[in-house]
Amino acid sequence: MISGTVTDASGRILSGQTVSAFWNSVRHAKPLSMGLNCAMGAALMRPYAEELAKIADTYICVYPNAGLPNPMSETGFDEEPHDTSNLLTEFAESGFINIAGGCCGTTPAHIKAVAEQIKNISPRKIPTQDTFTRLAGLEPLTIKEDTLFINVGERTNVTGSKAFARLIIEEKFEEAVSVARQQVENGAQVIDINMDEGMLDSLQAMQYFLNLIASEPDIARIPIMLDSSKWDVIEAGLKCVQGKAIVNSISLKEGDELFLEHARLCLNYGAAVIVMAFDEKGQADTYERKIEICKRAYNTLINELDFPPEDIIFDPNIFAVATGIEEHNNYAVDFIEATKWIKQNLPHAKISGGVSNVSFSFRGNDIAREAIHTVFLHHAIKAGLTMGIVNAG
Ligand code: THG
Repeated sequence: MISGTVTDASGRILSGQTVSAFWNSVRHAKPLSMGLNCAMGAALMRPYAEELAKIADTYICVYPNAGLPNPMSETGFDEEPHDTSNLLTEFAESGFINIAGGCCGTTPAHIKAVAEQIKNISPRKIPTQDTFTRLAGLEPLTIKEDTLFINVGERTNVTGSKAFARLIIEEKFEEAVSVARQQVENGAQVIDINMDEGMLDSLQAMQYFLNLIASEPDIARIPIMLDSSKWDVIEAGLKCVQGKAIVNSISLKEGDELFLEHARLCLNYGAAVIVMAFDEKGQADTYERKIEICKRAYNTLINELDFPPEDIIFDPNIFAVATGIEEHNNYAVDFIEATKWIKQNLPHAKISGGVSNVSFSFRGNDIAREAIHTVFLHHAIKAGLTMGIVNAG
């Protein structure tokens, strides 16, 4: 049983999450019940109980205080047993709750009044939910079928930005945090964080940076994408993030066993995953290889782990075009075609890619790169690309 406490009229739990973000972050634990307790009493809890009751596909348990704490009253709380039971009866009649009780200030007489008054009311029916991808920072991010393209900020990546790498290596953390903030201000709805740099203790840097941004509400409101080629860095990151994050990435590179082990941990931590089109033979570069690997990964995750398909995000590899090597010229088209195939053939799976990769041959020529990204995104989004790691600005 999981219960949260909305401590003031902000509608958030103490660690800053809205109740929807909180539910998205703990749902993977498949709790017997989700709910609210303590806090400001039932009357002020009502909108949050209603919000949870709509979205949580499990039982709802509410056990409020006997009203707002009142230090001037003899018992510390103002509600009499019939006050609390009237309020909870209204919750029950509104279909908000399956389980009721009392927290601070309630007495055996309160519980007795509640039990007697609600015993004949039918319990709430658990609502069925659409299969949407439901991520969270301090606030929820829901990806539906008709949700517009999602920008994942790429600049908080030591391998993708010389400026960010310099700030982290020189331990100028305040400025490094401002890079994350700029990504959000520029429209990033998720930020990708990568600390894979030879001169860094990347595990420690990941932990330190995540803990810093966790206390910046304007950044922490969006979900985090944990980007590392080292599993221990990703797992350390998963232990820091409050919300429902995206792991970037897992793959079949070293076979089924390690792939499933990592996927199982993602399930336990409650994270969505980026699955790279990569297997024992290498990275998929053609359309056929991309769809072959994505199909195998999808079936493996669903059949072996019952992995929620809406939490699988495929990355069919965006490689650089116009490198001078003939075989590279169709890379962008192959990505777009694979995107279309995944969208049509792997139900509820999402698609992502590192967009700036495509224009690597034009490094230093930002005008050309931006033009290429624009055309690429125009076609890729039409084909079904859900999100992209981009320079949000
Ligand atoms: N798929 C997944 N994750 C990824 C990638 C991917 N993570 C990393 C990368 N690819 C996506 N991120 C970037 C970030 C920056 C750039 C490219 C991809 C980039 N940077 C400029 C450059 O190198 O020229 C910046 C130069 C600078 O400012 O220092 O192009 O494909 N799942």
